[in-house]
Amino acid sequence: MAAQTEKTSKKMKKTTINKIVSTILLAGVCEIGLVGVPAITNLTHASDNPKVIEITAKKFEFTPNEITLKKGEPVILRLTTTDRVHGFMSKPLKFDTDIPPGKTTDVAVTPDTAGDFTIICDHYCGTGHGGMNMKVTVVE
Ligand SMILES: [Cu+2]
Repeated sequence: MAAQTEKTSKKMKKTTINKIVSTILLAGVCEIGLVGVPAITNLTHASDNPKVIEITAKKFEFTPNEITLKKGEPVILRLTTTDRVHGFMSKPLKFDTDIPPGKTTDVAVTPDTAGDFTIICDHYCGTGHGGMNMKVTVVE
């Protein structure tokens, strides 16, 4: 009888552990599910959310200093500066903005012509200012 009780007790312990394990597993699955939801939402609305390209300005360069865009495809150029105010201008791409320090500046662009374009810093920032630019290639 004692042995039987011990057996039952062991079985119960095992069942409890199994329950805990499956709860942990379930929690894990739920977490993955939750993390997965925004990604799926993003995929569904990919066409509504323009691609974001982060560009950093500092004396006297933009990083990256070369990007490729697709004609007719809207993008957001997300601009920051690590030192001082810089300019960010392209006449053919139709934008002209400043990049003030301490904040993020978004420029929405939808190129309507294929070709090579240059974005320049048009806010005097020091001795190397004249050479501060980056290349944009717009492909069909
Ligand atoms: Cu400059």
